[in-house]
Amino acid sequence: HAAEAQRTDLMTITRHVLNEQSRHPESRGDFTILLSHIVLGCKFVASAVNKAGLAKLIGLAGETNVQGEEQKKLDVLSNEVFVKALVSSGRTCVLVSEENEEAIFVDPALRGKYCVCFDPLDGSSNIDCGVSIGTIFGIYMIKDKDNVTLEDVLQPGTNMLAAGYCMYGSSCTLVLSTGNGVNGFTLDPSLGEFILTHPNIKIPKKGKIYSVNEGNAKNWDGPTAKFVEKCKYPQDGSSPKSLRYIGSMVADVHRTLLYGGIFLYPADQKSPNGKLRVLYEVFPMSFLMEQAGGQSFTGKQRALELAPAKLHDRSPIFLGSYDDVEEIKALYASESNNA
Ligand code: P6P
Repeated sequence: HAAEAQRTDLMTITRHVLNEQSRHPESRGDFTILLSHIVLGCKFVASAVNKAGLAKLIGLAGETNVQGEEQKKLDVLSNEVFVKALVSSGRTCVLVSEENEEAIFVDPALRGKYCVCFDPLDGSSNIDCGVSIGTIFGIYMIKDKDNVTLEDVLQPGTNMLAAGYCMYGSSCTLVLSTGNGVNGFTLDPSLGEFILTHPNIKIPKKGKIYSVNEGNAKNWDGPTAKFVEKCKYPQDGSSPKSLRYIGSMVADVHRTLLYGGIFLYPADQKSPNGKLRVLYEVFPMSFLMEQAGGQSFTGKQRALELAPAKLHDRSPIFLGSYDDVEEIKALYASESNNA
C-alpha cells in the first residue's frame, strides 16, 4: 500500500512550492505564480530542445521550415518564451536575460515585485551534438516596483531569494532552491508535470572529480595551476581525481551537485574575469551550492558577496564540495599572503 500511496501521492513542483511558501504566512502566492510561469517556460523549451535534433533532420532548426518561415535559433526562441511567460505572470518588474543587452523593464500595468535574471538556454552551442543544455535563473525581490532602476538589479547574490536550473538531457530535471535547501524535480512527459525525485539534495563534503577546461591551462594563474596539479599528482598518497568536463555549465554543475567534486572556470590571462556571467550563471549556481552544503568562491571572495557593476559582468568561479573549495581558497590565500 505504501508503494501505491507513494505513486498516487504526486508531489509536483507547484505543490512543493506551495508547501514551502506556507512557511511564509505573509506570502500571497505571488512567488508560486511566478514559479509556475518559469516552469511553463521550461516545459516549452524541453519540448523544443527534444525536437531540435529531429527539426535539424527535416531542415527546421536554423533554416527555413516547411512553411518557408525562418526557423528561430533555439536560444532566441527560448528567450522569447521566457520573457513572455515572465511578463505575463504579472509578478515581475524587471528581467535580465543573457540574450538581451539591456534590462527589460515590464509595462507598469503588468508589474509585480520580482526581478528574474536568467540564461534561457545556456550551452546552446552544444545542441547539435546532443549534449545536455539548460536554463539557469535567479530571483530577487525589488523594493519599489513602480520606481525600479538598474541599481535595483545590480544586487549582491546574498540578496537572491531563489535560484534554479532546468537541464534538458536524457530526462528533463529542474533543480530549485527557495532558500530552504535544494530539491530536484523530473518532468513526467505523460503528465506534463515536474515530480519531486531528488528531495533535499546535499552535495558530498568532498569529491573525487575536478571539472575544468584544461585547454586553458597555459593561461592559468598560480593557485589554479597548483590546484589542478594536486588533483592529478596528489602529494598525500591519495588517488588522483577524475577529470569530467562537459562544457555545458548546467550539466557540469548538476553532476558536481549529485556526485561531489569541484567545477572551475578560472580567470586567465586572456579573460581576467573568467567567462561565466555573475547575475545568471555564477549567482544562481552559487546559491544552489551553498544551499546544498557546498560553497562557491571567486578566487578573491565568497561568490554570492560579489556586487556586479554591470548587467553582464563576468567572474571566475570555483564551486562544489565544501572541502574541495576550501583547498583552492587556501592556495589563493597563501598566494596573497606571499604577494
Ligand atoms: P569553454 C557554454 O558556452 C558556457 O557558457 C557554459 O555553459 C560552459 O560552462 C562554458 O561556457 C564552457 O566554456 O570555454 O570551456 O568552452
